[in-house]
Amino acid sequence: MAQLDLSRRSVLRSGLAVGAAALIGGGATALPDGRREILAGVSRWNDRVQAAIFDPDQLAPIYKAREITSPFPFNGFYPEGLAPAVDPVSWRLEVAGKVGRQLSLGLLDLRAFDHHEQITRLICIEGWSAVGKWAGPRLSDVLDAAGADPAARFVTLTCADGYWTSIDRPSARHAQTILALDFLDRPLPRAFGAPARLRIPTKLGFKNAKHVVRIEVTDLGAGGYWENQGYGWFAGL
Ligand SMILES: Nc1nc2c(c(=O)[nH]1)N[C@H]1C(S)=C(S)[C@@H](COP(=O)(O)O)O[C@H]1N2
Ligand SMILES: [Mo]
Repeated sequence: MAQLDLSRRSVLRSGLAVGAAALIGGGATALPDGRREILAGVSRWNDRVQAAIFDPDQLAPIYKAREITSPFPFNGFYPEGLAPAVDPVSWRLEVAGKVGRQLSLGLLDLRAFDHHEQITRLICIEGWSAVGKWAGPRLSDVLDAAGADPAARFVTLTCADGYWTSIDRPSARHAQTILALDFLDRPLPRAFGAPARLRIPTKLGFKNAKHVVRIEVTDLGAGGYWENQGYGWFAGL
Protein backbone atom coordinates (compact mmCIF):
# COMPACT_ATOMS: atom_id res chain seq x y z
CA MET A 1 0.00 0.00 0.00
CA ALA A 2 1.24 3.47 -0.85
CA GLN A 3 2.30 5.94 1.82
CA LEU A 4 0.26 9.10 1.96
CA ASP A 5 2.64 11.99 1.33
CA LEU A 6 1.93 15.64 1.83
CA SER A 7 1.31 16.11 -1.86
CA ARG A 8 -0.13 19.40 -3.06
CA ARG A 9 -3.44 17.69 -3.57
CA SER A 10 -3.76 16.44 -0.01
CA VAL A 11 -2.59 19.76 1.45
CA LEU A 12 -5.11 21.55 -0.72
CA ARG A 13 -7.76 19.08 0.29
CA SER A 14 -7.21 19.43 4.04
CA GLY A 15 -6.80 23.19 3.67
CA LEU A 16 -10.20 23.28 2.04
CA ALA A 17 -11.73 21.23 4.84
CA VAL A 18 -10.14 23.22 7.64
CA GLY A 19 -10.89 26.49 5.87
CA ALA A 20 -14.57 25.73 5.46
CA ALA A 21 -14.81 24.44 9.03
CA ALA A 22 -13.08 27.55 10.36
CA LEU A 23 -15.44 29.81 8.45
CA ILE A 24 -18.50 28.01 9.64
CA GLY A 25 -17.24 27.24 13.14
CA GLY A 26 -15.77 30.68 13.75
CA GLY A 27 -18.32 33.08 12.43
CA ALA A 28 -21.51 31.15 11.84
CA THR A 29 -23.54 32.80 14.56
CA ALA A 30 -22.48 36.27 13.42
CA LEU A 31 -23.53 35.65 9.84
CA PRO A 32 -26.93 36.47 8.36
CA ASP A 33 -28.94 33.29 7.79
CA GLY A 34 -28.52 33.26 4.02
CA ARG A 35 -24.73 33.24 4.17
CA ARG A 36 -24.69 30.61 6.91
CA GLU A 37 -26.76 28.39 4.61
CA ILE A 38 -24.33 28.91 1.74
CA LEU A 39 -21.33 28.03 3.92
CA ALA A 40 -23.07 24.92 5.26
CA GLY A 41 -23.73 23.96 1.65
CA VAL A 42 -20.04 24.43 0.78
CA SER A 43 -19.09 22.26 3.76
CA ARG A 44 -21.46 19.46 2.69
CA TRP A 45 -20.08 19.68 -0.83
CA ASN A 46 -16.55 19.47 0.58
CA ASP A 47 -17.55 16.37 2.62
CA ARG A 48 -18.83 14.70 -0.55
CA VAL A 49 -15.66 15.52 -2.51
CA GLN A 50 -13.45 14.21 0.28
CA ALA A 51 -15.49 11.02 0.56
CA ALA A 52 -15.31 10.53 -3.21
CA ILE A 53 -11.52 10.89 -3.40
CA PHE A 54 -10.74 8.94 -0.18
CA ASP A 55 -8.48 6.02 -1.09
CA PRO A 56 -9.06 3.18 1.37
CA ASP A 57 -5.66 1.66 0.48
CA GLN A 58 -3.63 4.78 1.15
CA LEU A 59 -1.87 4.79 4.50
CA ALA A 60 -1.28 7.74 6.79
CA PRO A 61 2.45 8.41 7.34
CA ILE A 62 4.26 6.17 9.83
CA TYR A 63 6.90 7.72 12.10
CA LYS A 64 9.96 6.43 13.94
CA ALA A 65 9.97 5.87 17.70
CA ARG A 66 12.42 8.76 18.11
CA GLU A 67 9.89 11.10 16.49
CA ILE A 68 7.27 10.54 19.21
CA THR A 69 6.18 13.83 20.83
CA SER A 70 6.83 14.06 24.54
CA PRO A 71 4.95 15.17 26.51
CA PHE A 72 1.93 14.40 24.35
CA PRO A 73 -0.72 17.16 24.43
CA PHE A 74 -4.20 16.61 25.86
CA ASN A 75 -7.28 18.00 24.18
CA GLY A 76 -10.93 17.78 25.08
CA PHE A 77 -14.00 19.95 25.47
CA TYR A 78 -13.03 20.37 29.14
CA PRO A 79 -9.69 20.76 31.01
CA GLU A 80 -7.52 17.65 31.42
CA GLY A 81 -8.34 17.23 35.14
CA LEU A 82 -12.00 16.62 34.25
CA ALA A 83 -11.36 13.65 31.93
CA PRO A 84 -13.61 10.78 33.06
CA ALA A 85 -12.13 8.02 35.23
CA VAL A 86 -13.79 4.98 33.66
CA ASP A 87 -13.56 1.76 35.72
CA PRO A 88 -11.72 -0.64 33.38
CA VAL A 89 -13.18 -3.72 35.09
CA SER A 90 -16.89 -2.93 34.79
CA TRP A 91 -16.47 -1.03 31.48
CA ARG A 92 -18.18 -2.57 28.45
CA LEU A 93 -18.12 -1.54 24.84
CA GLU A 94 -21.48 -2.05 23.17
CA VAL A 95 -21.50 -2.74 19.44
CA ALA A 96 -25.02 -2.26 18.15
CA GLY A 97 -27.22 -0.94 15.37
CA LYS A 98 -27.17 -2.63 11.97
CA VAL A 99 -25.29 -5.73 13.17
CA GLY A 100 -26.02 -9.44 12.96
CA ARG A 101 -25.27 -9.89 16.67
CA GLN A 102 -25.06 -7.15 19.24
CA LEU A 103 -21.83 -7.34 21.27
CA SER A 104 -20.93 -6.22 24.76
CA LEU A 105 -17.15 -6.41 24.95
CA GLY A 106 -14.88 -6.11 27.97
CA LEU A 107 -11.20 -5.22 27.83
CA LEU A 108 -10.13 -8.88 27.75
CA ASP A 109 -12.46 -9.51 24.80
CA LEU A 110 -10.85 -6.64 22.93
CA ARG A 111 -7.36 -7.84 23.80
CA ALA A 112 -8.21 -11.19 22.23
CA PHE A 113 -8.38 -9.58 18.78
CA ASP A 114 -5.23 -9.18 16.64
CA HIS A 115 -3.22 -6.30 18.01
CA HIS A 116 -2.03 -3.54 15.64
CA GLU A 117 0.57 -0.92 16.53
CA GLN A 118 1.06 2.42 14.88
CA ILE A 119 3.29 5.45 15.33
CA THR A 120 1.29 8.18 13.65
CA ARG A 121 0.51 11.88 13.90
CA LEU A 122 -2.65 13.18 15.55
CA ILE A 123 -3.64 16.49 13.97
CA CYS A 124 -6.00 18.77 15.87
CA ILE A 125 -8.03 21.34 13.97
CA GLU A 126 -7.04 23.89 16.62
CA GLY A 127 -3.59 24.08 15.05
CA TRP A 128 -1.31 21.57 16.75
CA SER A 129 -0.20 18.04 15.95
CA ALA A 130 1.81 15.38 17.77
CA VAL A 131 3.27 11.96 17.03
CA GLY A 132 2.27 9.11 19.34
CA LYS A 133 2.22 5.34 19.49
CA TRP A 134 -1.09 3.54 19.86
CA ALA A 135 -2.09 -0.12 19.68
CA GLY A 136 -5.24 -2.22 19.73
CA PRO A 137 -7.64 -4.14 17.52
CA ARG A 138 -8.74 -2.90 14.13
CA LEU A 139 -12.21 -1.41 14.20
CA SER A 140 -12.96 -3.48 11.08
CA ASP A 141 -12.26 -6.73 12.98
CA VAL A 142 -14.64 -5.69 15.75
CA LEU A 143 -17.27 -4.71 13.17
CA ASP A 144 -16.84 -8.10 11.48
CA ALA A 145 -17.21 -9.91 14.82
CA ALA A 146 -20.56 -8.17 15.24
CA GLY A 147 -21.61 -9.03 11.70
CA ALA A 148 -21.95 -5.34 10.80
CA ASP A 149 -24.13 -4.69 7.77
CA PRO A 150 -21.55 -4.17 4.98
CA ALA A 151 -23.85 -1.65 3.31
CA ALA A 152 -24.43 0.56 6.38
CA ARG A 153 -23.03 4.02 5.69
CA PHE A 154 -21.79 5.23 9.06
CA VAL A 155 -20.30 4.21 12.37
CA THR A 156 -21.24 6.39 15.34
CA LEU A 157 -19.10 6.40 18.48
CA THR A 158 -20.44 7.51 21.86
CA CYS A 159 -18.14 8.31 24.78
CA ALA A 160 -18.27 8.18 28.58
CA ASP A 161 -17.94 11.99 28.77
CA GLY A 162 -20.91 12.67 26.48
CA TYR A 163 -18.72 13.31 23.45
CA TRP A 164 -19.66 11.63 20.19
CA THR A 165 -18.62 11.49 16.58
CA SER A 166 -19.39 9.53 13.43
CA ILE A 167 -17.35 8.32 10.49
CA ASP A 168 -18.01 6.97 7.02
CA ARG A 169 -17.82 3.20 6.45
CA PRO A 170 -14.66 3.20 4.25
CA SER A 171 -12.75 5.16 6.89
CA ALA A 172 -14.11 2.94 9.66
CA ARG A 173 -12.77 -0.09 7.79
CA HIS A 174 -9.38 1.45 6.94
CA ALA A 175 -6.41 -0.74 8.00
CA GLN A 176 -5.06 1.96 10.36
CA THR A 177 -8.36 2.63 12.12
CA ILE A 178 -7.98 0.96 15.50
CA LEU A 179 -9.62 0.88 18.90
CA ALA A 180 -6.51 1.86 20.79
CA LEU A 181 -6.12 0.20 24.19
CA ASP A 182 -2.46 1.13 24.61
CA PHE A 183 -0.50 4.35 24.36
CA LEU A 184 3.32 4.16 24.36
CA ASP A 185 3.14 0.40 25.10
CA ARG A 186 1.10 0.91 28.30
CA PRO A 187 -2.67 0.83 28.87
CA LEU A 188 -4.19 4.15 27.76
CA PRO A 189 -3.83 6.85 30.41
CA ARG A 190 -7.11 8.31 31.71
CA ALA A 191 -6.77 11.67 29.93
CA PHE A 192 -5.90 9.99 26.62
CA GLY A 193 -9.08 7.98 26.47
CA ALA A 194 -8.97 4.97 28.80
CA PRO A 195 -10.07 2.23 28.50
CA ALA A 196 -10.42 2.47 24.69
CA ARG A 197 -10.33 5.23 22.10
CA LEU A 198 -10.64 5.41 18.37
CA ARG A 199 -7.33 6.08 16.66
CA ILE A 200 -7.93 7.05 13.06
CA PRO A 201 -4.83 8.70 11.56
CA THR A 202 -6.56 9.44 8.24
CA LYS A 203 -8.81 11.97 9.97
CA LEU A 204 -8.51 15.06 12.15
CA GLY A 205 -8.16 14.75 15.91
CA PHE A 206 -11.80 15.37 16.75
CA LYS A 207 -12.77 12.08 15.06
CA ASN A 208 -10.49 10.19 17.48
CA ALA A 209 -13.15 9.54 20.12
CA LYS A 210 -11.81 8.78 23.61
CA HIS A 211 -13.45 6.70 26.39
CA VAL A 212 -15.69 4.96 23.84
CA VAL A 213 -18.67 3.12 25.33
CA ARG A 214 -20.83 2.46 22.30
CA ILE A 215 -20.33 1.84 18.62
CA GLU A 216 -23.39 1.97 16.40
CA VAL A 217 -23.54 0.84 12.80
CA THR A 218 -26.11 3.04 11.11
CA ASP A 219 -27.40 4.74 8.00
CA LEU A 220 -28.50 7.77 10.01
CA GLY A 221 -26.98 10.36 12.25
CA ALA A 222 -23.80 11.56 10.57
CA GLY A 223 -22.97 14.18 13.15
CA GLY A 224 -20.94 14.68 16.28
CA TYR A 225 -20.10 17.01 19.14
CA TRP A 226 -17.93 19.37 17.06
CA GLU A 227 -19.43 18.43 13.69
CA ASN A 228 -22.80 19.76 14.86
CA GLN A 229 -21.10 23.05 15.73
CA GLY A 230 -19.81 23.47 12.20
CA TYR A 231 -16.61 21.44 11.84
CA GLY A 232 -16.54 19.68 8.46
CA TRP A 233 -18.01 16.21 8.91
CA PHE A 234 -15.68 14.06 6.75
CA ALA A 235 -12.54 15.65 8.29
CA GLY A 236 -10.08 13.66 6.14
CA LEU A 237 -6.41 14.48 5.86
N1 LIG B 1 -14.42 11.60 24.52
C1 LIG B 1 -13.74 12.58 23.92
N2 LIG B 1 -12.99 12.29 22.84
C2 LIG B 1 -12.29 13.26 22.22
C3 LIG B 1 -12.38 14.60 22.62
C4 LIG B 1 -13.21 14.90 23.75
O1 LIG B 1 -13.36 16.05 24.20
N3 LIG B 1 -13.87 13.86 24.38
N4 LIG B 1 -11.68 15.58 21.94
C5 LIG B 1 -11.21 15.27 20.58
C6 LIG B 1 -10.21 16.18 20.05
S1 LIG B 1 -10.76 17.69 19.49
C7 LIG B 1 -8.89 15.82 19.90
S2 LIG B 1 -7.77 16.81 19.10
C8 LIG B 1 -8.38 14.54 20.45
C9 LIG B 1 -7.23 14.79 21.42
O2 LIG B 1 -6.70 13.58 21.88
P1 LIG B 1 -5.54 13.59 22.94
O3 LIG B 1 -6.07 14.14 24.24
O4 LIG B 1 -5.08 12.17 23.05
O5 LIG B 1 -4.45 14.49 22.41
O6 LIG B 1 -9.39 13.80 21.11
C10 LIG B 1 -10.66 13.85 20.50
N5 LIG B 1 -11.52 12.91 21.16
MO1 LIG C 1 -9.03 18.59 18.25
